[in-house]
Amino acid sequence: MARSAVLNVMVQTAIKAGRSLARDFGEVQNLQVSLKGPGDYVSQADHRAEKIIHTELLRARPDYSFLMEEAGAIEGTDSQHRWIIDPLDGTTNFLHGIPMFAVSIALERQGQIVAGVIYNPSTDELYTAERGGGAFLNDRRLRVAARTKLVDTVIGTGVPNIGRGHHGQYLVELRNVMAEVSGIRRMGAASLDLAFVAAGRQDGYWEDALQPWDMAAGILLVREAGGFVSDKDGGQNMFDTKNIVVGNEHIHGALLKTLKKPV
Ligand code: 2AM
Ligand code: CA
Repeated sequence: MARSAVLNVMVQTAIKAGRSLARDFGEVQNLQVSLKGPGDYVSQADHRAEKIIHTELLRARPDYSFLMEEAGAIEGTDSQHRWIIDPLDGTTNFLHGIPMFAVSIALERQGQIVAGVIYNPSTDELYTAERGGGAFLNDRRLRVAARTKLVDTVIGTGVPNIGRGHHGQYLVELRNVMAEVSGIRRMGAASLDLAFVAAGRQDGYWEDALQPWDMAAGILLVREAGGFVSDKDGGQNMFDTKNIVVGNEHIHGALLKTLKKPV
């Protein structure tokens, strides 16, 4: 697998930020038992990782624009290229000492995602994809699972929480899906949910109330692994609608239908 120069930069950057997160995660685990808790520390870890990513990518491509979870949008002189970055996806997991979090970096060219990297430092799993070049887990080529019937599938999702998402609507969706599948999983890190679909570990996934940086790299991974990606209306406006549904052609279609079944 030959990686392009820009993908190499993204990989090196994600690993560097991931190492920083992994060091901080050790301390977070210690802080669980302290009265103050690890809250402030986690926010510092998040910012440290984002700083590393910003510095590295700015050095490699000084003109590109940025969209980052913490710093927001930074316009470069090159508005055709934009990095979309989540320095710490799965923040709640990280905060609670659950080793399921990742760095997610995507590159958009003229509004199209052309490269994506997701790195989970706890498992040392590196997911990469380039448009037209396939999706990989470390050096292994990825393919979405081939199951065609919902009854055989494990489906990932994200459950809304206090202050986030549409709780009533979600309960309808969950009721519809759980009645038809062999298992539901809730991982707490959208980037890894999408990577798991690309890797064929879960057959599909849906979630609402997501931000572009939660999804950008994962969208490309799923597509390059042969999967289908859309919002709940079947359109390609995931960044605007903030929701996403993925799976192979059959499971994606079945999920879209099942999610919308009337009560
Ligand atoms: P985060 O960990 O970077 O916040 C969990 O269901 C998924 O939703 C995670 O990928 C999480 O990303 C994302 N998410 C987006 N907005 C969120 C919010 N306000 N609160 C919790 N999770 C959020
Ligand atoms: Ca996120």
